[in-house]
Amino acid sequence: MASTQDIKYSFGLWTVGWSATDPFGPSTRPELDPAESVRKLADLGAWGFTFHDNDVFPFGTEGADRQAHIDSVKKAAADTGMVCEMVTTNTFSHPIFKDGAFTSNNRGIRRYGLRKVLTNVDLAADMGASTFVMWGGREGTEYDNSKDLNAAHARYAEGIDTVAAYIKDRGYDLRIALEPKPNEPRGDIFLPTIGHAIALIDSLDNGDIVGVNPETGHEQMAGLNYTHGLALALHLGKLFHIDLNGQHGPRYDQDLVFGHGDLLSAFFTVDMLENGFPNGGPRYEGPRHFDYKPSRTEYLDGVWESAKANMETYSMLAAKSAQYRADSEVQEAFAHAGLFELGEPTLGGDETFDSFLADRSAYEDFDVEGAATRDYGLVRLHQLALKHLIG
Ligand code: 3MF
Ligand code: MG
Ligand code: MG
Ligand code: MG
Repeated sequence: MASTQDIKYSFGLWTVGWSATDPFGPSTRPELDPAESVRKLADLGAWGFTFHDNDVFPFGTEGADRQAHIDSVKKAAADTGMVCEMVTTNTFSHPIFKDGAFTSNNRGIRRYGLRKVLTNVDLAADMGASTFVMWGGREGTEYDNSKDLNAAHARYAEGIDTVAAYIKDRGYDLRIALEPKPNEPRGDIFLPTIGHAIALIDSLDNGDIVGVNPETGHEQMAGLNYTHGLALALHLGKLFHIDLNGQHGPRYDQDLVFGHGDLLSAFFTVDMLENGFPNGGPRYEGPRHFDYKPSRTEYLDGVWESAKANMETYSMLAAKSAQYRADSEVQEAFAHAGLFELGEPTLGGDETFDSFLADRSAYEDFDVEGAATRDYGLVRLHQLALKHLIG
């Protein structure tokens, strides 16, 4: 179990940098200098940072001007020791991408979008990032007849596969992480959930370096369980990165501070990430990355307070979950509930169909009525978690 001081926290520069423009009103805060944000996050105890190309330089900036913006962030990173662990591309803000980048009906826009992404892959490698996130925010529709939906998925796969092939061709030490989201800003976004994304990844030629970057709120907007989604991605070796934040169920993308939405769910997310599965198994080794928004009510003090709150909440939950796992009553309740029994394969290693079918204890002589009256003690177990969390 890692001590909470060792936890590698990282932030998107667009999180603290959001000046709080929303569909109903203009900014309530000034723009921040991204290099200053890197320094400020370092002061608060963060380990790393991430950014979209256009968080650092405006859309269309080229040459020396672009490099000057990049160098200013690089200098802040060098001065503070902050690690640039992930880079991502903005293929959603400029009006050219209003009908998508990789899935736009317009082939010229698709080629332009792909070039923008490849240029940004070069930048990610230059920054020393290990993950390249792709969130296709405008890849989708409002109207189901606005695209050939089969062709759209084919073009999406083609685009992702091309980026993965490019990474290999250039020998970059980068992996792609697709970020699912069900809706907003499009009425329906393609690859709406972790499961959809992994299914498409499975069809790619270069899918070995493509995984997922699930966001707490995005899964919860779809009414799904974030911790379960992370577990499936871990099980399949596809959990390459995470976006932690807070959300209250299916509604607009709230991007609250981590733990400020569904706190119990956040507890179990942290418990799984920090303490692993009860029977062992794959672990997530990447940074604890926050993708949240300081609420529009806050001014600059509130921006930094909210950044701190993400790390503080995660650390508190990590400490609580360590105590929860170390509690012998919890371990006994795990055993009583059968959690360790679930770690045993259902079939024996040397079992054949014939020996299984001949095993009368598995069926003919199995005490069905007795098994049906088993009490799993799951409510008591959950109450123990609650006692550790708020007791
Ligand atoms: C939108 C998001 C995005 C992605 C980012 C890639 C603007 O809901 O979550 O943030 O996280 O584009 O990391
Ligand atoms: Mg989001
Ligand atoms: Mg969100
Ligand atoms: Mg995100």
